[in-house]
Amino acid sequence: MKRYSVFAIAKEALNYHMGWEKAWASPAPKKEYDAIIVGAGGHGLATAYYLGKNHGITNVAIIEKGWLGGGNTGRNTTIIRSNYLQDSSAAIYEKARSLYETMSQDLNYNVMFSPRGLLMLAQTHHEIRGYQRTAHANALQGVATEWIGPAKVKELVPIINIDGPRYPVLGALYQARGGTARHDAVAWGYARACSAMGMDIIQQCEVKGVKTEGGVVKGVETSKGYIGCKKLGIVVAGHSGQLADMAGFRLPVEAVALQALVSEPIKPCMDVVVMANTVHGYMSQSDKGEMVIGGGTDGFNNFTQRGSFHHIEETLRALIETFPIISRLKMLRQWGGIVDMTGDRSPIISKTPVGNCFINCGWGTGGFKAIPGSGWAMADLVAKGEPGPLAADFNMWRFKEGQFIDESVAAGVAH
Ligand code: FAD
Ligand code: PYC
Repeated sequence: MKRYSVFAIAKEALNYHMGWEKAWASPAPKKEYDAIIVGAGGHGLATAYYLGKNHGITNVAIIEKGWLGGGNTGRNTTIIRSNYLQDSSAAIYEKARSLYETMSQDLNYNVMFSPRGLLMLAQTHHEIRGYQRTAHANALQGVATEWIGPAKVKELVPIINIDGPRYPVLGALYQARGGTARHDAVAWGYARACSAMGMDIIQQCEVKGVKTEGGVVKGVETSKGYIGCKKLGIVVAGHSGQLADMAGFRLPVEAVALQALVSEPIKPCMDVVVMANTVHGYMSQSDKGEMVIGGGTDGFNNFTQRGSFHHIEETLRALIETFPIISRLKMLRQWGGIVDMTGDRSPIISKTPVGNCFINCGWGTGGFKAIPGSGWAMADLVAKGEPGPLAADFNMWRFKEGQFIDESVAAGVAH
Protein backbone atom coordinates (compact mmCIF):
# COMPACT_ATOMS: atom_id res chain seq x y z
CA MET A 1 0.00 0.00 0.00
CA LYS A 2 1.40 3.38 -1.02
CA ARG A 3 2.21 5.64 1.96
CA TYR A 4 0.39 8.95 2.14
CA SER A 5 2.91 11.79 2.47
CA VAL A 6 3.61 15.25 1.20
CA PHE A 7 6.02 13.71 -1.35
CA ALA A 8 3.35 11.27 -2.56
CA ILE A 9 0.89 14.14 -3.00
CA ALA A 10 3.48 16.21 -4.89
CA LYS A 11 4.34 13.24 -7.12
CA GLU A 12 0.66 12.53 -7.81
CA ALA A 13 0.03 16.20 -8.55
CA LEU A 14 2.40 15.85 -11.54
CA ASN A 15 0.35 12.85 -12.62
CA TYR A 16 -3.08 14.56 -12.32
CA HIS A 17 -3.70 12.33 -9.27
CA MET A 18 -4.31 9.33 -11.52
CA GLY A 19 -1.94 7.01 -9.66
CA TRP A 20 -3.72 6.60 -6.32
CA GLU A 21 -4.78 3.06 -5.62
CA LYS A 22 -8.06 2.18 -3.91
CA ALA A 23 -7.85 2.62 -0.15
CA TRP A 24 -9.00 -0.95 0.48
CA ALA A 25 -9.66 -4.05 -1.62
CA SER A 26 -13.12 -5.59 -2.06
CA PRO A 27 -12.40 -9.32 -2.37
CA ALA A 28 -14.81 -12.25 -2.56
CA PRO A 29 -14.90 -14.19 0.72
CA LYS A 30 -12.53 -17.15 1.19
CA LYS A 31 -13.84 -20.50 2.44
CA GLU A 32 -12.35 -20.09 5.91
CA TYR A 33 -10.50 -17.57 8.08
CA ASP A 34 -8.62 -17.75 11.35
CA ALA A 35 -10.95 -15.06 12.63
CA ILE A 36 -14.12 -13.41 11.39
CA ILE A 37 -15.22 -10.07 12.80
CA VAL A 38 -18.88 -9.25 12.15
CA GLY A 39 -19.45 -5.51 11.79
CA ALA A 40 -17.20 -3.04 9.99
CA GLY A 41 -17.85 -0.13 12.33
CA GLY A 42 -14.99 1.48 14.18
CA HIS A 43 -14.91 -1.20 16.89
CA GLY A 44 -14.91 -4.13 14.45
CA LEU A 45 -12.25 -2.58 12.22
CA ALA A 46 -10.07 -1.60 15.20
CA THR A 47 -10.37 -5.15 16.54
CA ALA A 48 -9.15 -6.53 13.22
CA TYR A 49 -6.37 -3.95 13.01
CA TYR A 50 -4.94 -4.77 16.46
CA LEU A 51 -5.34 -8.52 15.78
CA GLY A 52 -2.88 -7.97 12.96
CA LYS A 53 -0.67 -5.33 14.51
CA ASN A 54 -0.42 -6.66 18.09
CA HIS A 55 -0.89 -10.41 17.57
CA GLY A 56 0.23 -11.10 13.98
CA ILE A 57 -3.16 -12.62 13.05
CA THR A 58 -3.97 -11.42 9.53
CA ASN A 59 -6.05 -14.24 8.02
CA VAL A 60 -9.09 -12.22 9.04
CA ALA A 61 -12.38 -11.21 7.40
CA ILE A 62 -14.46 -8.26 8.50
CA ILE A 63 -18.03 -8.83 7.36
CA GLU A 64 -20.39 -5.88 6.99
CA LYS A 65 -24.02 -5.95 5.93
CA GLY A 66 -23.98 -2.36 4.64
CA TRP A 67 -20.97 -0.16 3.92
CA LEU A 68 -18.05 0.16 6.28
CA GLY A 69 -18.51 2.92 8.84
CA GLY A 70 -22.19 3.28 7.84
CA GLY A 71 -23.54 2.37 11.28
CA ASN A 72 -23.12 4.47 14.42
CA THR A 73 -19.47 5.11 13.60
CA GLY A 74 -20.47 7.34 10.69
CA ARG A 75 -23.46 8.82 12.52
CA ASN A 76 -22.01 10.03 15.78
CA THR A 77 -21.10 13.49 16.95
CA THR A 78 -17.42 12.55 17.42
CA ILE A 79 -16.85 13.57 21.04
CA ILE A 80 -13.71 12.10 22.58
CA ARG A 81 -13.09 12.19 26.34
CA SER A 82 -12.08 9.86 29.15
CA ASN A 83 -13.65 11.58 32.17
CA TYR A 84 -15.40 8.46 33.49
CA LEU A 85 -15.78 7.56 37.15
CA GLN A 86 -14.89 3.90 37.71
CA ASP A 87 -11.30 2.66 37.46
CA SER A 88 -11.96 0.05 34.77
CA SER A 89 -13.73 2.65 32.62
CA ALA A 90 -11.05 5.30 33.09
CA ALA A 91 -8.44 2.71 32.06
CA ILE A 92 -10.05 1.75 28.75
CA TYR A 93 -11.33 5.21 27.80
CA GLU A 94 -7.98 6.85 28.60
CA LYS A 95 -6.14 4.13 26.66
CA ALA A 96 -8.44 4.96 23.73
CA ARG A 97 -7.98 8.72 24.11
CA SER A 98 -4.20 8.33 24.21
CA LEU A 99 -4.28 6.13 21.09
CA TYR A 100 -6.27 8.88 19.33
CA GLU A 101 -3.34 11.25 20.01
CA THR A 102 -1.12 9.25 17.63
CA MET A 103 -3.71 7.54 15.45
CA SER A 104 -3.07 9.60 12.31
CA GLN A 105 0.63 8.70 12.37
CA ASP A 106 -0.03 5.09 13.34
CA LEU A 107 -2.56 4.53 10.51
CA ASN A 108 -0.85 6.92 8.07
CA TYR A 109 -4.31 8.45 7.67
CA ASN A 110 -5.42 11.87 8.89
CA VAL A 111 -8.24 11.26 11.36
CA MET A 112 -8.26 14.97 12.26
CA PHE A 113 -8.00 14.39 15.99
CA SER A 114 -8.71 17.76 17.56
CA PRO A 115 -8.07 17.85 21.31
CA ARG A 116 -9.71 21.25 21.63
CA GLY A 117 -11.00 20.76 25.17
CA LEU A 118 -14.28 19.44 26.49
CA LEU A 119 -16.58 20.82 29.16
CA MET A 120 -19.37 19.00 30.95
CA LEU A 121 -21.45 21.79 32.44
CA ALA A 122 -22.78 21.62 35.98
CA GLN A 123 -26.18 23.30 36.04
CA THR A 124 -27.47 21.87 39.32
CA HIS A 125 -25.86 21.48 42.74
CA HIS A 126 -26.17 17.73 42.33
CA GLU A 127 -23.99 17.93 39.22
CA ILE A 128 -21.35 20.02 41.01
CA ARG A 129 -20.92 17.23 43.55
CA GLY A 130 -20.95 14.55 40.85
CA TYR A 131 -18.32 16.24 38.68
CA GLN A 132 -16.09 17.21 41.59
CA ARG A 133 -16.15 13.57 42.60
CA THR A 134 -15.21 12.56 39.06
CA ALA A 135 -12.34 15.09 39.00
CA HIS A 136 -10.97 13.56 42.24
CA ALA A 137 -11.35 10.02 40.87
CA ASN A 138 -9.67 11.03 37.61
CA ALA A 139 -6.73 12.53 39.53
CA LEU A 140 -6.20 9.17 41.23
CA GLN A 141 -6.56 7.34 37.90
CA GLY A 142 -4.05 9.56 36.12
CA VAL A 143 -6.69 11.08 33.82
CA ALA A 144 -6.13 14.83 33.39
CA THR A 145 -9.44 16.57 34.18
CA GLU A 146 -10.24 19.48 36.46
CA TRP A 147 -13.20 21.20 38.07
CA ILE A 148 -13.52 24.82 36.86
CA GLY A 149 -15.79 27.64 38.05
CA PRO A 150 -18.28 29.68 35.98
CA ALA A 151 -15.82 32.51 35.21
CA LYS A 152 -13.40 30.06 33.57
CA VAL A 153 -16.32 28.47 31.69
CA LYS A 154 -17.25 31.89 30.28
CA GLU A 155 -13.62 32.52 29.31
CA LEU A 156 -13.50 29.22 27.40
CA VAL A 157 -17.00 29.59 25.89
CA PRO A 158 -17.74 33.28 25.31
CA ILE A 159 -21.10 32.50 23.63
CA ILE A 160 -22.49 30.79 26.72
CA ASN A 161 -25.20 32.33 28.88
CA ILE A 162 -23.90 31.77 32.41
CA ASP A 163 -26.97 33.26 34.11
CA GLY A 164 -29.70 31.16 32.53
CA PRO A 165 -33.04 31.70 34.32
CA ARG A 166 -33.67 28.03 35.08
CA TYR A 167 -30.25 26.44 34.83
CA PRO A 168 -27.39 28.88 35.46
CA VAL A 169 -23.93 27.51 34.72
CA LEU A 170 -22.32 26.69 38.08
CA GLY A 171 -19.03 25.31 36.76
CA ALA A 172 -17.82 22.41 34.65
CA LEU A 173 -15.73 19.28 34.54
CA TYR A 174 -13.02 20.22 32.05
CA GLN A 175 -10.79 17.87 30.07
CA ALA A 176 -8.27 19.96 28.13
CA ARG A 177 -7.18 17.04 25.88
CA GLY A 178 -10.73 15.90 25.14
CA GLY A 179 -12.17 16.91 21.79
CA THR A 180 -13.22 15.40 18.49
CA ALA A 181 -11.94 13.43 15.48
CA ARG A 182 -13.33 12.87 12.01
CA HIS A 183 -15.58 9.80 12.39
CA ASP A 184 -15.47 8.51 8.78
CA ALA A 185 -11.71 8.91 8.69
CA VAL A 186 -11.34 6.68 11.74
CA ALA A 187 -13.25 3.90 9.97
CA TRP A 188 -11.49 4.51 6.65
CA GLY A 189 -8.05 4.67 8.25
CA TYR A 190 -8.49 1.37 10.05
CA ALA A 191 -10.03 -0.22 6.94
CA ARG A 192 -7.10 0.83 4.77
CA ALA A 193 -4.60 -0.46 7.31
CA CYS A 194 -6.46 -3.79 7.65
CA SER A 195 -6.59 -4.22 3.90
CA ALA A 196 -2.86 -3.43 3.66
CA MET A 197 -2.21 -6.30 6.10
CA GLY A 198 -4.04 -8.68 3.75
CA MET A 199 -7.34 -8.83 5.62
CA ASP A 200 -10.60 -9.11 3.65
CA ILE A 201 -13.25 -6.46 4.19
CA ILE A 202 -16.47 -7.89 2.80
CA GLN A 203 -19.19 -5.29 2.47
CA GLN A 204 -22.84 -5.79 1.47
CA CYS A 205 -22.68 -9.17 3.17
CA GLU A 206 -25.17 -9.82 5.96
CA VAL A 207 -24.54 -12.48 8.59
CA LYS A 208 -27.77 -14.46 8.85
CA GLY A 209 -26.75 -17.37 11.05
CA VAL A 210 -23.95 -18.66 13.27
CA LYS A 211 -22.92 -22.30 12.91
CA THR A 212 -21.76 -24.14 16.04
CA GLU A 213 -20.75 -27.73 16.69
CA GLY A 214 -20.55 -29.13 20.20
CA GLY A 215 -20.95 -25.62 21.60
CA VAL A 216 -18.03 -24.24 19.58
CA VAL A 217 -18.32 -21.77 16.70
CA LYS A 218 -17.52 -23.09 13.20
CA GLY A 219 -18.58 -20.31 10.85
CA VAL A 220 -21.28 -17.95 9.70
CA GLU A 221 -24.10 -18.16 7.16
CA THR A 222 -24.12 -14.97 5.12
CA SER A 223 -25.92 -13.44 2.15
CA LYS A 224 -22.75 -14.40 0.18
CA GLY A 225 -22.77 -18.01 1.40
CA TYR A 226 -21.22 -19.96 4.25
CA ILE A 227 -17.82 -18.81 5.59
CA GLY A 228 -15.91 -20.91 8.09
CA CYS A 229 -13.82 -19.52 10.94
CA LYS A 230 -11.78 -20.65 13.92
CA LYS A 231 -12.81 -17.63 15.97
CA LEU A 232 -15.72 -15.23 15.75
CA GLY A 233 -15.92 -11.66 17.07
CA ILE A 234 -19.37 -10.08 17.10
CA VAL A 235 -19.09 -6.28 16.99
CA VAL A 236 -22.43 -5.01 15.69
CA ALA A 237 -23.60 -2.36 18.21
CA GLY A 238 -27.41 -1.99 17.96
CA HIS A 239 -27.77 -5.42 16.32
CA SER A 240 -25.92 -7.33 19.04
CA GLY A 241 -29.11 -8.93 20.35
CA GLN A 242 -29.88 -10.43 16.93
CA LEU A 243 -26.37 -11.82 16.45
CA ALA A 244 -26.35 -13.26 19.98
CA ASP A 245 -29.69 -14.86 19.20
CA MET A 246 -28.18 -16.47 16.08
CA ALA A 247 -25.33 -17.84 18.19
CA GLY A 248 -27.78 -19.11 20.83
CA PHE A 249 -27.31 -16.81 23.83
CA ARG A 250 -29.00 -13.74 25.28
CA LEU A 251 -27.50 -10.36 26.05
CA PRO A 252 -28.53 -7.74 28.61
CA VAL A 253 -28.66 -5.04 25.91
CA GLU A 254 -31.47 -2.88 24.56
CA ALA A 255 -31.51 -1.05 21.21
CA VAL A 256 -32.75 2.53 20.92
CA ALA A 257 -32.29 5.35 18.46
CA LEU A 258 -30.05 8.30 19.31
CA GLN A 259 -30.37 11.40 17.17
CA ALA A 260 -28.26 14.38 16.19
CA LEU A 261 -28.49 17.37 13.87
CA VAL A 262 -26.31 20.08 12.32
CA SER A 263 -26.97 23.73 11.59
CA GLU A 264 -26.05 25.81 8.61
CA PRO A 265 -22.35 26.75 8.69
CA ILE A 266 -21.47 29.93 10.55
CA LYS A 267 -18.22 31.76 11.38
CA PRO A 268 -16.08 30.22 14.15
CA CYS A 269 -17.78 30.94 17.47
CA MET A 270 -16.93 28.06 19.81
CA ASP A 271 -13.59 26.22 19.84
CA VAL A 272 -14.37 23.71 22.60
CA VAL A 273 -16.94 20.93 22.97
CA VAL A 274 -19.73 21.56 25.47
CA MET A 275 -22.05 18.99 27.00
CA ALA A 276 -25.03 20.23 29.04
CA ASN A 277 -26.31 17.07 30.61
CA THR A 278 -29.04 18.54 32.80
CA VAL A 279 -30.86 20.16 29.91
CA HIS A 280 -30.06 17.18 27.68
CA GLY A 281 -28.01 18.72 24.92
CA TYR A 282 -24.48 19.10 23.62
CA MET A 283 -22.78 21.13 20.94
CA SER A 284 -19.51 21.61 19.08
CA GLN A 285 -18.54 23.42 15.89
CA SER A 286 -17.33 21.37 12.96
CA ASP A 287 -14.42 22.38 10.75
CA LYS A 288 -16.99 23.40 8.14
CA GLY A 289 -18.59 25.80 10.62
CA GLU A 290 -21.78 23.83 11.27
CA MET A 291 -22.95 23.58 14.86
CA VAL A 292 -23.10 19.84 15.64
CA ILE A 293 -25.90 19.27 18.11
CA GLY A 294 -27.31 16.26 19.88
CA GLY A 295 -29.74 15.35 22.61
CA GLY A 296 -31.03 12.32 24.47
CA THR A 297 -32.04 8.86 23.35
CA ASP A 298 -35.56 7.91 22.31
CA GLY A 299 -37.61 6.79 25.30
CA PHE A 300 -38.62 3.52 23.65
CA ASN A 301 -36.83 0.61 21.99
CA ASN A 302 -36.58 0.91 18.23
CA PHE A 303 -34.37 0.36 15.19
CA THR A 304 -35.04 3.67 13.44
CA GLN A 305 -31.91 5.10 11.80
CA ARG A 306 -33.40 8.54 11.23
CA GLY A 307 -34.41 11.70 13.05
CA SER A 308 -37.79 12.81 14.34
CA PHE A 309 -39.51 16.19 14.80
CA HIS A 310 -39.98 15.96 18.54
CA HIS A 311 -36.23 15.50 19.08
CA ILE A 312 -35.27 18.61 17.15
CA GLU A 313 -37.69 20.64 19.18
CA GLU A 314 -36.75 19.10 22.52
CA THR A 315 -33.00 19.36 21.98
CA LEU A 316 -32.97 22.90 20.65
CA ARG A 317 -35.39 24.11 23.33
CA ALA A 318 -32.97 22.70 25.89
CA LEU A 319 -29.87 24.31 24.40
CA ILE A 320 -31.24 27.74 23.49
CA GLU A 321 -31.39 28.83 27.12
CA THR A 322 -27.67 28.13 27.54
CA PHE A 323 -26.69 29.24 24.01
CA PRO A 324 -29.14 32.01 22.97
CA ILE A 325 -26.94 32.61 19.90
CA ILE A 326 -28.33 29.48 18.21
CA SER A 327 -31.98 30.56 18.39
CA ARG A 328 -31.99 31.89 14.82
CA LEU A 329 -29.85 29.22 13.20
CA LYS A 330 -31.32 27.11 10.43
CA MET A 331 -30.90 23.39 10.92
CA LEU A 332 -29.66 21.53 7.85
CA ARG A 333 -29.70 17.80 8.54
CA GLN A 334 -30.74 15.36 11.22
CA TRP A 335 -30.18 11.64 11.51
CA GLY A 336 -30.21 8.76 13.97
CA GLY A 337 -28.26 5.64 14.87
CA ILE A 338 -29.22 2.51 16.77
CA VAL A 339 -27.31 2.37 20.02
CA ASP A 340 -26.87 -0.66 22.27
CA MET A 341 -27.56 0.19 25.90
CA THR A 342 -26.62 -1.86 28.94
CA GLY A 343 -28.13 -1.34 32.39
CA ASP A 344 -24.94 0.10 33.91
CA ARG A 345 -24.10 2.16 30.78
CA SER A 346 -20.78 0.33 30.41
CA PRO A 347 -19.72 -1.91 27.52
CA ILE A 348 -19.40 -5.67 27.23
CA ILE A 349 -16.11 -7.14 25.95
CA SER A 350 -16.50 -10.78 26.75
CA LYS A 351 -16.29 -14.46 26.10
CA THR A 352 -19.75 -15.93 25.49
CA PRO A 353 -21.43 -19.25 26.30
CA VAL A 354 -20.31 -20.38 22.79
CA GLY A 355 -16.72 -21.55 22.46
CA ASN A 356 -14.40 -19.27 20.42
CA CYS A 357 -17.20 -16.74 20.03
CA PHE A 358 -16.55 -13.30 21.55
CA ILE A 359 -18.73 -10.23 21.89
CA ASN A 360 -18.00 -6.52 21.98
CA CYS A 361 -21.07 -4.32 22.45
CA GLY A 362 -22.97 -2.09 24.87
CA TRP A 363 -21.06 1.10 24.03
CA GLY A 364 -24.44 2.75 23.79
CA THR A 365 -24.30 6.46 23.20
CA GLY A 366 -20.57 6.79 23.91
CA GLY A 367 -18.45 4.34 21.94
CA PHE A 368 -16.82 6.53 19.30
CA LYS A 369 -14.28 7.81 21.81
CA ALA A 370 -13.51 4.22 22.81
CA ILE A 371 -12.80 2.75 19.37
CA PRO A 372 -9.00 2.26 19.61
CA GLY A 373 -9.03 1.08 23.24
CA SER A 374 -11.95 -1.25 22.59
CA GLY A 375 -10.30 -2.69 19.48
CA TRP A 376 -7.07 -3.19 21.40
CA ALA A 377 -8.84 -5.03 24.25
CA MET A 378 -11.08 -7.08 21.95
CA ALA A 379 -8.12 -8.16 19.80
CA ASP A 380 -6.38 -9.34 22.95
CA LEU A 381 -9.45 -11.36 23.92
CA VAL A 382 -9.95 -12.90 20.47
CA ALA A 383 -6.25 -13.73 20.07
CA LYS A 384 -5.67 -15.25 23.51
CA GLY A 385 -9.17 -16.54 24.30
CA GLU A 386 -9.02 -14.78 27.67
CA PRO A 387 -9.54 -11.10 28.50
CA GLY A 388 -6.55 -8.91 29.25
CA PRO A 389 -6.57 -6.28 32.00
CA LEU A 390 -8.48 -3.71 29.93
CA ALA A 391 -11.42 -6.04 29.26
CA ALA A 392 -11.55 -8.26 32.35
CA ASP A 393 -14.23 -6.30 34.26
CA PHE A 394 -16.45 -5.85 31.21
CA ASN A 395 -17.59 -9.47 30.97
CA MET A 396 -21.26 -10.19 30.24
CA TRP A 397 -21.76 -12.15 33.47
CA ARG A 398 -21.33 -9.05 35.64
CA PHE A 399 -25.05 -8.35 35.27
CA LYS A 400 -25.92 -11.73 36.78
CA GLU A 401 -23.46 -11.27 39.60
CA GLY A 402 -24.33 -7.62 40.35
CA GLN A 403 -20.80 -6.39 39.54
CA PHE A 404 -22.05 -3.29 37.75
CA ILE A 405 -19.68 -0.64 36.41
CA ASP A 406 -22.06 2.25 36.90
CA GLU A 407 -21.34 5.08 34.47
CA SER A 408 -24.78 6.65 34.20
CA VAL A 409 -23.38 10.08 35.17
CA ALA A 410 -20.31 9.95 32.92
CA ALA A 411 -22.35 8.63 30.02
CA GLY A 412 -23.72 12.15 29.94
CA VAL A 413 -26.48 13.82 28.02
CA ALA A 414 -27.33 10.82 26.06
CA HIS A 415 -28.54 8.77 29.03
P1 FAD B 1 -21.33 0.53 14.33
O1 FAD B 1 -20.52 1.64 13.78
O2 FAD B 1 -22.82 0.71 14.37
O3 FAD B 1 -20.92 -0.76 13.52
C1 FAD B 1 -21.62 -1.97 13.61
C2 FAD B 1 -21.74 -2.50 12.21
O4 FAD B 1 -22.31 -3.81 12.26
C3 FAD B 1 -22.67 -1.66 11.35
O5 FAD B 1 -21.94 -1.11 10.26
C4 FAD B 1 -23.74 -2.64 10.91
O6 FAD B 1 -24.17 -2.45 9.57
C5 FAD B 1 -23.04 -3.99 11.08
N1 FAD B 1 -23.95 -5.10 11.23
C6 FAD B 1 -25.06 -5.19 12.01
N2 FAD B 1 -25.66 -6.38 11.86
C7 FAD B 1 -24.93 -7.07 10.96
C8 FAD B 1 -25.06 -8.36 10.37
N3 FAD B 1 -26.07 -9.19 10.67
N4 FAD B 1 -24.12 -8.76 9.46
C9 FAD B 1 -23.08 -7.94 9.12
N5 FAD B 1 -22.93 -6.70 9.66
C10 FAD B 1 -23.84 -6.28 10.56
N6 FAD B 1 -19.95 8.15 20.92
C11 FAD B 1 -18.98 8.99 21.39
O7 FAD B 1 -18.00 8.52 21.98
N7 FAD B 1 -19.05 10.34 21.20
C12 FAD B 1 -20.12 10.92 20.60
O8 FAD B 1 -20.15 12.13 20.43
C13 FAD B 1 -21.17 10.08 20.16
N8 FAD B 1 -22.26 10.63 19.57
C14 FAD B 1 -23.22 9.82 19.06
C15 FAD B 1 -24.29 10.43 18.36
C16 FAD B 1 -25.23 9.64 17.73
C17 FAD B 1 -26.36 10.30 16.98
C18 FAD B 1 -25.11 8.21 17.78
C19 FAD B 1 -26.11 7.34 17.07
C20 FAD B 1 -24.08 7.60 18.50
C21 FAD B 1 -23.13 8.40 19.14
N9 FAD B 1 -22.03 7.86 19.83
C22 FAD B 1 -21.04 8.68 20.32
C23 FAD B 1 -21.92 6.41 20.00
C24 FAD B 1 -21.01 5.80 18.96
O9 FAD B 1 -21.40 6.22 17.68
C25 FAD B 1 -21.08 4.26 19.01
O10 FAD B 1 -20.93 3.79 20.33
C26 FAD B 1 -19.98 3.64 18.15
O11 FAD B 1 -19.90 4.26 16.90
C27 FAD B 1 -20.25 2.17 17.98
O12 FAD B 1 -19.35 1.67 17.03
P2 FAD B 1 -19.48 0.17 16.53
O13 FAD B 1 -18.36 -0.09 15.63
O14 FAD B 1 -19.66 -0.69 17.73
O15 FAD B 1 -20.89 0.15 15.81
O1 PYC C 1 -20.30 9.91 24.97
O2 PYC C 1 -19.43 11.88 24.97
C1 PYC C 1 -20.30 11.12 24.65
C2 PYC C 1 -21.41 11.58 23.83
C3 PYC C 1 -21.68 12.85 23.52
C4 PYC C 1 -22.78 12.81 22.75
C5 PYC C 1 -23.17 11.53 22.57
N1 PYC C 1 -22.30 10.78 23.27
